[in-house]
Amino acid sequence: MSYVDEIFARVKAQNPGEPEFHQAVEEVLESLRVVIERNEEVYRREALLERLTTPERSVLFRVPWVDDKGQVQVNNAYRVQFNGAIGPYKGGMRFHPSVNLSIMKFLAFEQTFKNSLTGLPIGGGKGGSDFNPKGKSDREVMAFCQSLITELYKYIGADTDVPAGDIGVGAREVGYMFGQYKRIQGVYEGVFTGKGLTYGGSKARTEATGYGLLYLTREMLKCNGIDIAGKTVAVSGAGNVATYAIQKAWQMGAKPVTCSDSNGWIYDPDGIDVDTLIEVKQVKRARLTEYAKARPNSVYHEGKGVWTTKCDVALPCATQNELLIDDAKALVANGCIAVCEGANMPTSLDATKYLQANGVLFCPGKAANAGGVATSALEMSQNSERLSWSFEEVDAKLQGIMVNIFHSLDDAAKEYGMEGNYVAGANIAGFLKVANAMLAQGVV
Ligand code: NDP
Ligand code: 2IT
Repeated sequence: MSYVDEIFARVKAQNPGEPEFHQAVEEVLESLRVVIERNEEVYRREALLERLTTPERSVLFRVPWVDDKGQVQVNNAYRVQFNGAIGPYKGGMRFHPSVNLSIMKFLAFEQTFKNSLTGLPIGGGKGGSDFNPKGKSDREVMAFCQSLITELYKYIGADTDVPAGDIGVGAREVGYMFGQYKRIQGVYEGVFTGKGLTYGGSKARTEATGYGLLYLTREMLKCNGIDIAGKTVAVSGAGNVATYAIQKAWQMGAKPVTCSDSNGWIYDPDGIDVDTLIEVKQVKRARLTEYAKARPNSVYHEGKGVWTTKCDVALPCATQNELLIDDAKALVANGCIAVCEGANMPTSLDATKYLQANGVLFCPGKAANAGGVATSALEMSQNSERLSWSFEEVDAKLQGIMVNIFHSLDDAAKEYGMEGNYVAGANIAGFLKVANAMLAQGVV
């Protein structure tokens, strides 16, 4: 059995009942096959793949807190510190009822390669809880965040592990977690990113993932002789990533026509109105049915269906496994030319293969959505030097990083004889840096 097949079998046997983690590992190992085979003896002797697919540390703990009625609630929380070869662990915190160890491990594993691709010194980690912020009062969210940090503070720090936002975690939650960390430790340090602008947050971090997604998409299209201006774009999600992807798509002269949340989706023939979207989802924390009320030309559909929309470019920006094989078939049938993942692993493996086989340009999330964590690393730099940079300065750096990421995927794919396969390119380019750092640091 080849080393890659052996490791995949081992991962499945040692991590039973963790389908998302298996999926992420399979995608990466599959495209690393050619790289591993070139250097198999060394990698085997050093047990490099065993180490690469096993978290350095996983912390699991309970979070007890008191709700507004005086009832004690208990949630499960996690922080998976997957790989610290190239820098302190870095990655978001997700608050969503679906959160479990499999999802945390897949996200932390992906984060390792994504962070490597940014070219910045950050290792891979991820955390979160099955706490559902929906329908909770600010006081309840604060009580939960404070209790979570009362345990997690032992494992994080500006030079050890720096969490940030993800699904269900935005500026409000980061603020509460940062405040409690500072209170317990008595240290004012850049232990979180995505902080408010008055207490160490970086300008453009809020917009960075969505903007970065469009900077990379534009570059990928350009290198394939296509202009993004005038293109129709289908976006899923209505949160942080989707909102700023939609805003930047407009700024590039494209037309974003859809968005979605966990209940349903919107088609707006006039293009999605960013101000209305922000008012509905960020200010009122309401459902997309409110968007349809404010924009009478738009149509609200209950349930799933964004990918049935005729579009040139599809940007899945909600969650994992939201673009499945039938969605891929619908996109191809409707003439879609490019799919770039704003979310982490939104496309299933068979859907990815179908899109690639049908000539759709496909950029995986670990490259396409890396602008968020890259800007988080810029926030860490600003915190370390106790300065803050202008929006324009951060945004210019973000653009440079996204263009570089695209070219590193493109070059890696070409070097290994898989031109145009950006999935393979991302995995190879992300892997080589981490693998070389691990080998250089010995058996740790
Ligand atoms: P938000 O919580 O801001 O928004 C998530 C959006 O996706 C919401 O509209 C939500 O619907 C919808 N959604 C979430 N889960 C589901 C589900 N199970 N089924 C259907 N819809 C769902 O999160 P973000 O925008 O920050 O994150 C979106 C994706 O991007 C995630 O995959 C995340 O890991 C990834 N990402 C985020 C980065 C960041 O900087 N924030 C950086 C890189 C990647 P509803 O409104 O109903 O909750
Ligand atoms: O998936 C991700 O890259 C994020 N949620 C952002 C992580 C970060 O540390 O900014």
